[in-house]
Amino acid sequence: MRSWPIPEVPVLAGDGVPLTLHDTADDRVLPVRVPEHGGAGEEVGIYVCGITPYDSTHLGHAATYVTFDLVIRQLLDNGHRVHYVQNITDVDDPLFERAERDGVDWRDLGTGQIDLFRSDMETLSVIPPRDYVGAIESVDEVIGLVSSLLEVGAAYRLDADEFPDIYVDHTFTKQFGYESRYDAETMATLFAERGGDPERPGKRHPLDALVWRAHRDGEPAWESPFGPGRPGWHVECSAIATNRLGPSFAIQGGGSDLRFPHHEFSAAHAEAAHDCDRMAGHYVHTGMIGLAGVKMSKSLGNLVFVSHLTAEGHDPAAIRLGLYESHYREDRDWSQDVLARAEDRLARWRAWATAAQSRPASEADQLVVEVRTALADDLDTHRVLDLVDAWCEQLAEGGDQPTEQLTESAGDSAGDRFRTLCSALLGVIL
Ligand code: 5CA
Ligand code: ZN
Repeated sequence: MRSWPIPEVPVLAGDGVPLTLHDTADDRVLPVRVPEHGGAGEEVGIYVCGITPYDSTHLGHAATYVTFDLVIRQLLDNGHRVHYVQNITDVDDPLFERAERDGVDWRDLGTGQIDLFRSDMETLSVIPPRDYVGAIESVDEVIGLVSSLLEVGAAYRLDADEFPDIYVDHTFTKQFGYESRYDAETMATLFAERGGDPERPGKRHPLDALVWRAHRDGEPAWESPFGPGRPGWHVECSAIATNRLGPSFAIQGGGSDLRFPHHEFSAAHAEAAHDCDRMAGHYVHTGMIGLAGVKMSKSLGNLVFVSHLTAEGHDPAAIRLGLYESHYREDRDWSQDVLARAEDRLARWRAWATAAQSRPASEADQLVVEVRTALADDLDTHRVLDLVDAWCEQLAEGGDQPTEQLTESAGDSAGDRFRTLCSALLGVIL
């Protein structure tokens, strides 16, 4: 699938600070595990779960993708090459339901929504995935993975039912549950709430997850060695991720609503088929963006759209700064006030970038180190905003006389360095 254009990511002089991130499985902030041989130049694999394109993408989605964009920007600043993969769940029940309600073809619905998502991502200067892969285009990959799961004995076919769906026995991998760290009761509740089918007759365990859904009337189907049907959800992400990044890679990401069952099963399927202990080094989850305390969600319709904000004249850089006010792992509200504060801050930063044109680059050195350090500490964007605000104030106190140093290296001022910092590490264009 076509991705979207790559924004300009300037190189910031000096050394990056190695990135640490919170890992849900270990419930700790840990250094990102770079490949075996380590060091600069090695590729770091990152998979972020993509959208289900049945309704317009909203600011909640945008916040999640902006967070992983920050992760990628810090990895690039650390000198790594990044292999970024993202899926699109373009075959799923919500698409069929919405398409039927609106009298449109589910494929056309998906295509239109994917276009809107691309344009929102481009507007926000989000670095695109190298591989942007739809579920439809990866059906063969899912068939391959389901075949492996059947071969190793992790998957089984239901025979007590008119539909011979294929499920995976969740007890096959002994480590099942390590990713979310939920107890059995919480897993059972979330499984039922988030698309699972604990009551389905014929399953070995209520918690077993569907990997291949046999054809039903009115649903799309693909031929497979186990009969016509379509992929389950979790297995889609396992197949797309591991076929491009290998069975084990650095980061699996998404919103906190994917912690269970989606990421637990995606990992378990990959680990069962590839006989490995752990699919991702880090499982990183973003908090939910809400409006007036209620999670923004397509099903509730309490949405703010990036495209509406920009059509009203709001600057994408201000949207980013608004999202940076709170930590990415917190559930947090979006509001007019957040946006107004961000716009005010953006105006101040821009004014100071201009004022700092007459100051030597060295006057931004300490800021660069401190911002790098704050971002490397599990993306502490709130601290970054404080640091930059304080720097601007200090600059105001110091007057604006040009110095000798600036005359020596014309064109490389504290203002330039500040702009490069904001663009490279924060995706904020001043
Ligand atoms: N296609 C699946 C993942 S394979 C999916 O969850 N699609 S989605 O369109 O529902 O969500 C896309 C991403 O946005 C997910 O990572 C989800 O966790 C995140 N997300 C959804 N709502 C919010 C919200 N209100 N705030 C922050 N992130 C959100
Ligand atoms: Zn996913």
